[in-house]
Order: sequence, then C-alpha cells, then structure tokens
Amino acid sequence: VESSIPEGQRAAWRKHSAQGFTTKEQFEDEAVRHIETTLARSLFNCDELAAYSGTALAFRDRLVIEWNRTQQRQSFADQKRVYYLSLEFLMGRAMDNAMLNVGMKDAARAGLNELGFNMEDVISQEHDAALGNGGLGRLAACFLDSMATMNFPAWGYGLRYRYGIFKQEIVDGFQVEVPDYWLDFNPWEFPRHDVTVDIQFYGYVSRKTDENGKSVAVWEGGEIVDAVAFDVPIPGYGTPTTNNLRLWSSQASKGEFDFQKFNSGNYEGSVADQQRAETISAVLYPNENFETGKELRLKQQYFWCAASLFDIVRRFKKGKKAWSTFPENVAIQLNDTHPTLAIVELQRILVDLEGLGWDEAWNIVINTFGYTNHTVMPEALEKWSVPLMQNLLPRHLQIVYEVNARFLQMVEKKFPKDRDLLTRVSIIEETQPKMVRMAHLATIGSHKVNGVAELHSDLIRTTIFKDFVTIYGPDKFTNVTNGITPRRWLHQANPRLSELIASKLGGYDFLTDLTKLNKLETFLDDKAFKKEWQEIKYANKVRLAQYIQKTTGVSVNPKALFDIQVKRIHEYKRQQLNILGVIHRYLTIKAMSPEERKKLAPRVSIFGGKAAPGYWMAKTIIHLVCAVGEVVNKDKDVGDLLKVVYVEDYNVSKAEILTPASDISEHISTAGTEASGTSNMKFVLNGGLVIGTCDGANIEITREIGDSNIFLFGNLAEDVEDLRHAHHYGSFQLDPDLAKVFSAIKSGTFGDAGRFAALCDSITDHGDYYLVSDDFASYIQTHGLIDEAFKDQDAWLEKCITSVSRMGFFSSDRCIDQYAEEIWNAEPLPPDGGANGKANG
Ligand code: GL9
Repeated sequence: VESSIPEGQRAAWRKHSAQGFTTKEQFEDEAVRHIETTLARSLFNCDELAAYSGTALAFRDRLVIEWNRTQQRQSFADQKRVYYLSLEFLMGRAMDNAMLNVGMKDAARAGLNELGFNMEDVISQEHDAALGNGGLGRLAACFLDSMATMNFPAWGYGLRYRYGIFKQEIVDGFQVEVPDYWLDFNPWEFPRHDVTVDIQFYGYVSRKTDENGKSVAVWEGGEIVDAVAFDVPIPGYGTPTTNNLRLWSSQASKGEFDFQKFNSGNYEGSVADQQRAETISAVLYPNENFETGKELRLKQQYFWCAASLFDIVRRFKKGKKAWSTFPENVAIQLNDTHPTLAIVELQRILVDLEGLGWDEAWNIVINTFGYTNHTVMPEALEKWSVPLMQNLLPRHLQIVYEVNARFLQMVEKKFPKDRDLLTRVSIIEETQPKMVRMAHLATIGSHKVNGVAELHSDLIRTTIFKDFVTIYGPDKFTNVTNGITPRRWLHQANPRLSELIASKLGGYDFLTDLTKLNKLETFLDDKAFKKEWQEIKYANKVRLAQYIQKTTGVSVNPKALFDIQVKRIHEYKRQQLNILGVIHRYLTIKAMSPEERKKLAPRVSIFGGKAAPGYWMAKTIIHLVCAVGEVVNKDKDVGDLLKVVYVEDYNVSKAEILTPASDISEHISTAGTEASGTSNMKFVLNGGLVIGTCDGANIEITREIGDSNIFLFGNLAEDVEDLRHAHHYGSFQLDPDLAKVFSAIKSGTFGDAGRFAALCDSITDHGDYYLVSDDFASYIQTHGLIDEAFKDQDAWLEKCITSVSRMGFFSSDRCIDQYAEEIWNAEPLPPDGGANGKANG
C-alpha cells in the first residue's frame, strides 16, 4: 500500500530531506556519527573495521538519495526497462566503487587520515561479495556498472546466497574449501520485507472451467516458500543514475511456519520446515562450466525466476497497458540457460493466470526474451531430467511439452520427413530418463541468441545451434563480444596509470568513452611519459611482491618478468600446460652454463584460482603447482631466475592487485573451448602483454592491438577435432620435451610421483583431450620469444602502451550499446536535463 504525503506537508519533508555530505568536514561528521550511533561504539574505541563501517555508511547515505531519485524517475518515465537475469553476480567490494562513482574519494581519504586511518587499509576491511564463480558472474557485474553509467533503466535479478563461492585455503599444497559467510556486516543491501512473493513447488495440475466456459490449468497443492527481496544500489559513474540489483532470499512461508505446525504444537517440525526453505538460497553452486543436475539447483532456478517474473509483471501491470505491449515495455536478458524457466513461467502467467490465448502469449514471450550462450562445452550444457521436473514443477513440464509439440510441428512443416532433424532439435532428449535440453528451450523461447566473442558465436552457429540456424535463418543469432568496465578495471585497480593517462588526454573522459585511449599512441616518443608508465608498472609489481611475501613467505624480485595465470582451474584452461612449461624451464635452467644463465630474464610464475570441490583433476593441478614451487623456490642454484607462486583464494579484490602487476598473462585454453575470456582484456588494459591461443576474445584483441603486440601460439580451433581423432586412431607421439618433464615428475623431483600419475596419464594414455602435447613445443618456443622481447625494455614498453591505446573496443559500455541496439531495443533515460556532471576523484 502506497501512501502519499499531502501537498501542505511536503515543504517540511523537503526541508528535512537527506542531503548527504559534500565536504571533507561533513564526511567526518557523518562517518563519526555513524560509528558512534549506528554502530554504538564509544569514541576513540575505533578499529579499522569500525572505520570502514562508518565510511561505508556515510557513502551509503549518499548513494541511497540518488538511488531513490533514480527509481522514482524510472517509475514516472514511460519507457522500456531492461532486466538482466543472472544466477551469478561477482561484485567484489562495493565501497571503493561507490566512492569513485559518488566522486568524494579524495575528501574521504583526507578525512580518514585526520581520524588516524589509511584509506587502503580501510577499504580492505570489506568482504568481497563473491556471488559468482568466474567470468560469467563478473560479466554480469560489469554490465550492471555499464548500464547504470549509461543511464539505462535496468535492474539485475539474482539470488542472495548466504554463502558465496567458498574461500580457498592452501594447506600443505592442497586446496581446502572454507565456507564464505559474508553477510555479518553488509551495509550495501536493503531488506525489503514488504516485497515478498509466494513461490510454489511440487503439487499437481488439474483442469477447471472458468467463468467463460474455458478450460484452464490449475496448479495446486505442494509447498510454498517465500521469496524476500534484498536490494543493492548500483551507482553509475559520472551520473546520478543509481540502478537496482534485486536479490531474492528464501524464507519459510509465514502462513506455514507461524500457524499450521506451530499452533498444532509441532514446534520442531516447524523449525525444520523453516530451515528447508532457507536452504534454497543458502549456497552458490561452485561449479564453473559444469552442470550436476541436482534438484536443489533446479529449485534455486525456479525460485529466482518465479520471484523475478512476478515482480516484473506486477510493475508492468501498474501501467494498466495492454498485454500486447509487454515486449515494448520489458526486455529480459537470460545470462546463460540458468534462467530459462523464466520463459516457461511467463507463458504460464499469461495463459493460466491472465487468460491469454496460447499463441498471443507465446508471441509476447519470444519478443521479451534474449538468451546469451556462454559455452559450447557439452558438460556445461544444462539438461534437467523429465521425472525431476515433473515432480517439482508439474505445470511447467506440461508447458514445455506443449511448446515443444508446436515447435516440432512447425519444423515438420518446413522440413517434411526429416525425422533426424526433429530428434536433434527437440527440447526433449529421448534418453533414459528423458531430459529437457535447456539451451533448446532458451533458443526457441527468445527472439535473439548471442555468443560472447566472434569465434564463439561462429561456433554456436555451426555446432550446437546449427539446426536452429537452418530452421530460423541466421538473423536470430548474433554476436556481442564481451567487455569489462574501465571504472573498476583501470581507474580503481590502477589509479596511478589512470591518472597518468588522464594527464595526457586532458581528463577522465576515456573512462566513459574508452576509444579515447587511442590518442595515447601520439605519446610514444614522450620520454617522461614512458618513464612514468614504467615506474607505475614497477610500483604495481612491488606491491604484488609485498603481498606475495606477506601471504606465502616467498620473496620475489619485482624486476623479474611477472608471468600470471589467474582464473578458475580447469583442464580446458590448461594450467597444466603452464606448470609443465615451468618445469621445462626449471630443467633448462639447471642445465645452463653460468654465461647462459646471465642472459636469461628472471621469471616469477604466478598462479591463482579455485578448483570446483569435486573436480579432482583440477585439484591435482593445484597440487602440482604448489609442489613445483616447494622445490624451485628453495633451489639456491636457481635463485631469482625462477620462482613459482600460488596465490591463495583468488577473487575480485585480489584481481585488482594482480592485474596491474603483470608483464605477461596466460590465456592458453585449447582453441575453441574458452568462449571469450575477460581477464585477457583486463591485463592488456593495465599495460601487460598476453601469451594466448587463437581462442575466444584473444582473436579480437589481436585484431585490435596488432599481432606484433601479442604472443600467439598453438593449434587452431578448426584443427582440434582432427587432432583428437588422430590421438585415438593414429599413433600418439608425446612431445619429446614434454617427455623429459614427465620423467622428472616420475622420478620424484617434486615429491611423491603417484599424486601426479593421473595428470600425466590423461595426456600420455587417455587421448590428451586438451592437446597439451600438441601445443607444447609451440608454447615453449613462444615463451622463448617472450624472454627475448623482455630484454628490450623500450620496445616492450612501446608494445604495452600501443596495446592499451587500442583497447577501446573492450569496454562493457560498448557491449551494453550493442545489446540495447540489437537485442533489447531500449533507450537510456538520462537524469534531468541530461546533466552528466559529477566530479571525479
Ligand atoms: C564463461 C566462459 O567460460 C568465458 O570464456 C566467458 O568469458 C564468460 C563470460 O561470457 O562465460 N562461461 C561459463 O560458463 N563460465 C564462464 O566464465 N563460467 C562461470 O563463470 C560459471
């Protein structure tokens, strides 16, 4: 129920309405007030965590004011809204971002100093919001930042996991998972206990006749769980626009908990029900590019889709417009197939609850949804067993069957007598048990399907969706190459580089139009500029070296070449190729004469990333890296020439330290497996070079920055299938250098060889699916080229600066422009008068 203050009292409200601080003095007032009152701490009894809390609350007040205004403005404007449905939002820390976007960071720094605190230490008190696994979740976070910055009326919808991705500890060289309870103090979310939705599960479907004599499906029985909204403000940069991320939390339905069991004396049963309900949003599934088909996961998906759809439809209905205009008012983007049930849910709402005819409803559905595919790897493609869905969502399964029947009828008409085609494209896979293919359902229920880099979009058109291209024509399929937000990944992660660039380009406009970086190329002869650039990179490496020293005890020379591979651990990403290459380097150094050693650039090989808890081979790779580090780092004979480091618990805030400190980063997936990759973009934007395969966005990065500025190696995607075939049917020839590496491992150089047997065997005996041996020689040779190139520091620097200047294309702002234009047909809603002016700092 909304209640509005009468005109006569509004002046008083205006007079007392919150303003938020605008000076250093006011910042201190607000921060200290929050520490004293909101946190109830006595004065002078303030640690860094309290200082963080006070600062966060002061900035939060400012955010909230703009957030409320933005929401009001978006409600009044009769304009299409965009909804980004993602099961993952890998947000990282919020405060630094809020300070940057509100534009008062310098005032806060000075204020904190006066109060006796250091800004960086205070910032690092914040717990990462780690509601995602990797690239897919971080992409969603970058998109939220871009949509707010570009003034799109856009909301994110996700789940409020009580536990995000686990914390990784490395114990005796093995990964150990520790739960990530991140909600003990989270000032960035606002519970909306008034915004709850009843979500139904299980039960049965019957048919009833409505007042017009029409037969309607009625879904009854089963159980109800409440979805409670938690809202997170998403501030844009350089604009007051502050969008909303709505995360749903599961709770036992009030009716069920309070009355039925409780009142009948079954207190324990009632508590058990409550816990079961809360389980739905309790934990993020820690798999990357891998689906397990667990019922709880399907429950999460429906819970979140149904709550979001209810919310979206409720908002639309307030406008009292005809249903046929729904797609002109609402665009919903599906981040992978995880939210595909939203398609079915909208059809159910329109047909069962709103009484629309099937075809009219289905038209609305198709025109509302867009689907982004993020992988072609078979083990990642979602399939749900029909019996499971039948039990949990009986009405939805009926709708899926109806959608499928009509779709197959259409196909049959267009391509008569092609039974194989029907079998291939059917939503239902005729296995035992039958399976619902979510990618097919998402494709059929959307008006556009996009891949995330050119090669990937070509691959989906020619492999997993080939038949759908035949059926629908090519226009339904498009590409939007991924991007990253330059606010977090340049300005926030690398403030000194951002400042240097701004000093040359005459301001920070490049942060909202990244193509402006191209003017940097005109400063390639500017000695002072280049010197400062180099000093900044060095300072970033010193900072990382200190972090490594502090956290691992390994001391690394910041003058060495820093070679970084940080991402989820997965065989397709080939951290095994990297560490086997490191062993090869170690063996080579051991065999070198002192003269040869003098010529070699010292290296630090840095690894980081989490393995899915059940992914045994990935854990073995981590263990090998740690075991190699144990031996190499203690080898006095090798000294600074080679160090191997495993950075524990890689996450967004650690990426902000690592990314600016690289000389070379590794993006070395088997060609055709990494849909895009986005950290490749982050590293190049921060003045690091890349060693990579012709895969994902590496290809477009190469096109933009020039092939002399990147180190490409390895077989091409088009040859992978033949090579795999040859492994099985030809004679498998292990690369001779790799054979030497394996003998070192097998002789126990890195401890008990038995621990690494399966890893070696997957290459030598089990078909080398990821082509480690095929690419090994090329990989080693290319690292040799890197060693050579690094010796000419001036030429190296020129490559880095040239690359940065050509990275404009990879801003997530460009992605959002493309989505808005080609998929959503949505326009920005600039704040009053289009005023975009806010100070940076
Ligand atoms: C991924 C791809 O593997 C990446 O190559 C891609 O950059 C991102 C974003 O489009 O999507 N697909 C995918 O399933 N994950 C990706 O990172 N995995 C998760 O993060 C869960």
